[in-house]
Amino acid sequence: MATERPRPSRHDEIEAILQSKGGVSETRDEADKYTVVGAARRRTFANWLTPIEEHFVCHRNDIPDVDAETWTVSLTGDLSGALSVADLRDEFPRVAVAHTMECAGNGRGQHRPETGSVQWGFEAAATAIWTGAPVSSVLRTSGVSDPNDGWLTAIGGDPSDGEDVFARSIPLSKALDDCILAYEMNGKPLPREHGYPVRLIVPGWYGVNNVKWVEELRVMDSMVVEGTLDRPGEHAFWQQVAYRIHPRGVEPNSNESVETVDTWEQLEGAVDSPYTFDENVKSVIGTPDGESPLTPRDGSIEVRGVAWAGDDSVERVEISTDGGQSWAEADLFGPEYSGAWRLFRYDWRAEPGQHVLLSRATDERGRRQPATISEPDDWRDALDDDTFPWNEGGYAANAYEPTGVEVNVLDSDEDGRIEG
Ligand SMILES: Nc1nc2c(c(=O)[nH]1)N[C@H]1C(S)=C(S)[C@@H](COP(=O)(O)O)O[C@H]1N2
Ligand SMILES: [Mo]
Repeated sequence: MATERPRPSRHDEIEAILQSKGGVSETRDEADKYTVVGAARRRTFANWLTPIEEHFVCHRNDIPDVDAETWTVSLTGDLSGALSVADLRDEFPRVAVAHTMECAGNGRGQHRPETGSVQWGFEAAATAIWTGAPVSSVLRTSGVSDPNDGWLTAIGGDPSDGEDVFARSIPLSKALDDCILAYEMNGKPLPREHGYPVRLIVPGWYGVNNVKWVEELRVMDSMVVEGTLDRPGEHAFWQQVAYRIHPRGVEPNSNESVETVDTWEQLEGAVDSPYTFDENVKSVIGTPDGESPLTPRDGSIEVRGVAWAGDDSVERVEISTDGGQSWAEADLFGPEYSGAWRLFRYDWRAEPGQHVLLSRATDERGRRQPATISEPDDWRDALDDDTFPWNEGGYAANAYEPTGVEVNVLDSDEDGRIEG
């Protein structure tokens, strides 16, 4: 098992990140399980591109000390050889992908009762442009170019204080489609805390799949299960135990493969204890941010934010300005890349007074964000009641009510900030 012992190095690391990134703040993690900082302001979600300094950070172990000159990515299983960072840059096409990274624990802090671990609200989501080599080009050099129901396992070089290895598996179908081995973020060298010198980017999939500090890539017939790696330690904790969605007291069974990697389909019943793979449909209002009173300009206020849906595209975003009693459709605008969020905006004819603003998104398959998180024992029945199933790990939550924002609108002759 991974240990839960508090570590002073955790706090030094968080301090160093806060020093270098002005747009994030620390997040509550009483068990001291993770190094975690999240977007400091709701305004981060009023923009399509997240600056590095506002991009959340989340990882379990200390950041490894890296010498990029000597770092190698070993290619194992059905692959062979090893690549240096220079090889990745020089021998493969240089591409960029947009990726909305969301920690699978984003929204955990909205579960009642609390589930423990990191108490994220909505601040663990961000969109960056990642530059690197296509996984498909790398795998081709070992003759792997067909998914054949295989799996790619990426292993992080972060030192563990327990016995566990940070290994995560994704299906080859996704790996060969749009994943990259990234060495730059938003056009800059990859920062240490984001995976320097090389990380896997899995567009539209929960953060945990995007392994940082990659030191081994392995192709096998199955996802990682206990005993499948050529190294000591616990191999499958991060794939088969942690980051599984299940009710209280359940020990998830280990699988070699699953029928669908769509997280929502798994939740609907396709897989016993769903894996956190592609991100569930979700939205966040970035502005107004509720931090100061507003005065409408020409009678209206622009409500702006972002909405995403993992491998699926966002079909629709609705806005409520009366706490969910009535809804109006927002306009989607701006860049449209698969695996990255869309901007939305809505011109609100605002009346003076207090209002609760909510946004709710629907994906291209008609799946809409539920209103709230359910009671602990509802499990899959929750979905029939427009609620998201409370689960022991607090994963994949996408309810819209807890993410809403309360705003105070002033008469235009009162003093207040001009917005609009
Ligand atoms: N090697 C390694 N990779 C990791 C992790 C980790 O602990 N070790 N944490 C994962 C989790 S849980 C998340 S949410 C993302 C966060 O990526 P970021 O810090 O760049 O935002 O990294 C993922 N990759
Ligand atoms: Mo995460």
